[in-house]
Amino acid sequence: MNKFTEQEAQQLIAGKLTRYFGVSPSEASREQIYKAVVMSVRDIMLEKRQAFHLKMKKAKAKRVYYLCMEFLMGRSLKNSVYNLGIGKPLSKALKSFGVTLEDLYEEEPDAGLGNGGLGRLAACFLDGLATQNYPAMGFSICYQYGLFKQKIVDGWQIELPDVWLPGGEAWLTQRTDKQFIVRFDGELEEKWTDHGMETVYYNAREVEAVAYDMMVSGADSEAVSVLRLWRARPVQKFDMQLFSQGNYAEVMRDEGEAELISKVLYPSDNHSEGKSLRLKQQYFLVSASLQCIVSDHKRRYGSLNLLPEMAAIHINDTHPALAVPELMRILLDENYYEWDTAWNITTATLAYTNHTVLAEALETWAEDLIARRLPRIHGILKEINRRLCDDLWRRFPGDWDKISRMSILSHNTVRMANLSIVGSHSVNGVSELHSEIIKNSIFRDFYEYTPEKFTNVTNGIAHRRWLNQSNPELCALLNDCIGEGYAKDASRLAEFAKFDKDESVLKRIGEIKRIKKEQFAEYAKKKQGIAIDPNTVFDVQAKRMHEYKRQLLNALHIISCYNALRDDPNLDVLPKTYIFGAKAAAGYDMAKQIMKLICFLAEDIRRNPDPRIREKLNVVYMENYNVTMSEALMPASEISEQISLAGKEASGTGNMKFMINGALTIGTLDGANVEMAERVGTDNIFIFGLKADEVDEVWRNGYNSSSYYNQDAELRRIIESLIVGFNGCSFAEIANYLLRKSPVADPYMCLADYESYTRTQHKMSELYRNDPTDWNRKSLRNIAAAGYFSADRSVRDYATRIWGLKRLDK
Ligand code: 26Q
Repeated sequence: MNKFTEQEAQQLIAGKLTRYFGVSPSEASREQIYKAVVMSVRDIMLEKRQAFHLKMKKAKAKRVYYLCMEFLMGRSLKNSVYNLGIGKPLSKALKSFGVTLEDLYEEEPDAGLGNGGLGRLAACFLDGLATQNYPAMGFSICYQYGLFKQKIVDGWQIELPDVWLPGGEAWLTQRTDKQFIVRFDGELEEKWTDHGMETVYYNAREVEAVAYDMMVSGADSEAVSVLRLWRARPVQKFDMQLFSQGNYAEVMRDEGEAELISKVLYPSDNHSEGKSLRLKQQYFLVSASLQCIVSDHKRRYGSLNLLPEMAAIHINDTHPALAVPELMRILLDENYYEWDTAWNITTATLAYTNHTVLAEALETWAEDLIARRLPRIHGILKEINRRLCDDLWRRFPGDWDKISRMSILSHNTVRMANLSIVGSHSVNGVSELHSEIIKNSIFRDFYEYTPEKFTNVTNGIAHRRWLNQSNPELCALLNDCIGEGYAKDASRLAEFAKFDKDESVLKRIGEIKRIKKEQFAEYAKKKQGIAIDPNTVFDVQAKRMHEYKRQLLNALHIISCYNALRDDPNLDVLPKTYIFGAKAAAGYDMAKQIMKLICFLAEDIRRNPDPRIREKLNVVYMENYNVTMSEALMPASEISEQISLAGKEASGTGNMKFMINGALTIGTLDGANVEMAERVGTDNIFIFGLKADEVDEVWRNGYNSSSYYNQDAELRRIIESLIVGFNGCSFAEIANYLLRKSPVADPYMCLADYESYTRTQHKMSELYRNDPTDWNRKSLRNIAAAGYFSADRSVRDYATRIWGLKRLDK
């Protein structure tokens, strides 16, 4: 049963209500109906998955296993209903129960098992893979608490625990048949056995990994991707000896320690901290997943000789890089392969994607920590490193500096990127620019060593989620103009470009944007009690709060607009609402300061006694930005802020979500913005600022903020305003930060790009006021050019260039 009729849906749901809650549909609460519906949808997916699984087995199809510490899934019900094509019968069935499908969607908590871009990309890939019938599984951790809930009190971020499981559990199927033991600590001994010299590992602390599966159905396809989430629990054998000796506390402590591993997601984004618990999480994910993959493979094929032919295992950023030594451990210790054979199997199976060039995000671990927590893995790492250095010595004799830079172990640190590159057959960046940068800078030595490993796959988004499901109004127009084919083949959005002279289509684009703005204004009112005027232009920056993303640059421009209006409240300017949505890592002070500035600036404007100012300038900081909010926000946005310092944003994916909903981008030539500009044409995107190579040059010659300050009266006035402050609070510290000199100068050079940014902002305002039809035309061209940035295309690129994966329908 892949689908159901209205009557079947009714029966199915009523059955669940009786069996699980002992209520009839008329007695059931909304929450109970929600759960009954989820169970019914899950049943359909389980059956669909089973059928696909059978097909996979028969075809002996190669599979991809995507290892990632984060999967930012958001809500599942709407997506599943859309992808399974069961919206109509389900809506009708629910009518008789007195609820709407929309009501039920609101019952679902976001599965926020990720920080931002990297985690959301993983979630988008599961959708793209299933829709195109690729055999795929994701592996991650079943965090009891996902990314914190954000409250903002007096401009300051407060982090609250994200309790998602009571409502989110309904999507998880516990797999009691999939349990593995993961070992930490303990000691090693070398012993002679029947297999020769063997390493015996004893006195280890054991933790059990239990699988919980979440399914992602493809859209109008046969496949279902499975996301397997591991939960940690103490091994069932209770230490009776300790217990009977009265050491209750010790017994209980061991139990708690095991569960701690899957307790909470680390909330830092693009920043690595060497915490022991994080290391345990990473190894826990890697070990459980590889044991699972290997045991499945052996059940099917007997030995591991064919692993690279049948399995592609992806290391998503360096977080699961311990997959390299762990796969080696399984091959050597548990399957008695010789080192060279084991190494060939490992490197042919693994592939690695880099997601950032920021130095603080490049993962390293203290070697003694790894030696203590993972003694066997440490032994294998030393051997990998020894052989690597031997080979490097042969290739680059005498070049000690190079060899030392490329080694995996050095000065009590383990370099996870070096490990990932050496242990994989493929290394890629996530946009063309980023892939070039890694070859020329951070991984240059490795590019010279093994150039054939390096490639690019530009990121993409689940366009069905951000276009079809979030913006049905725009889809109605698209369907009228080009039919519905773009849902499964996003490249067909290009056909929309033909309508760029059709006045009635351009007009409808404007009307649809207006409707989405009204809907978002209502959402903001309901969520946060904030008034937003849909007659103003919505200029949006929604992404993690980070210095390199330069929310501060945006704030500087707003301050300048505010100053102009304070000077002359009658100024004839385009009325705008600047909307921000961003969480900051809990310990990231500068990010929190910038957040506070924006909130205080917003409040200052709101409290300005002059309504002429308030009507023309509004700043809104949306609390707790998450996937669900972004689904409401993207379609309502007119201006998309993608203003990172060129060279720092690996790709960006929010940029693509705005674009496909017809927002016009103001952005630097960074990450995927470069490819967006190439595709949409430079007339239809607003590019400003230094280019990546210019950034390097300015920085090399010594970035001097005061030269910009001295030349620009407007900038001086902004800095002055920061010092005077907003809403009774001075932001002199930020003023200082912007003006600091080398060697502590602002690494993201806000002032260097300010003039160009503000000029471009004005250019956009002029266009919006003087030629709204042309604005809509540019909007149309953005929608038409966004097809390339679908996750469907992205995973196809991975499948052909990296994984050697075939669609099961071909
Ligand atoms: C590492 C070690 C310890 C604790 C945390 C971390 C950690 C966690 C998350 C390090 C980095 C991240 C996330 C990085 C990330 O989201 N990168 C983004 O990836 C997107 C998808 O490729 C890109 O579009 C963005 O440009 C990139 O910033």
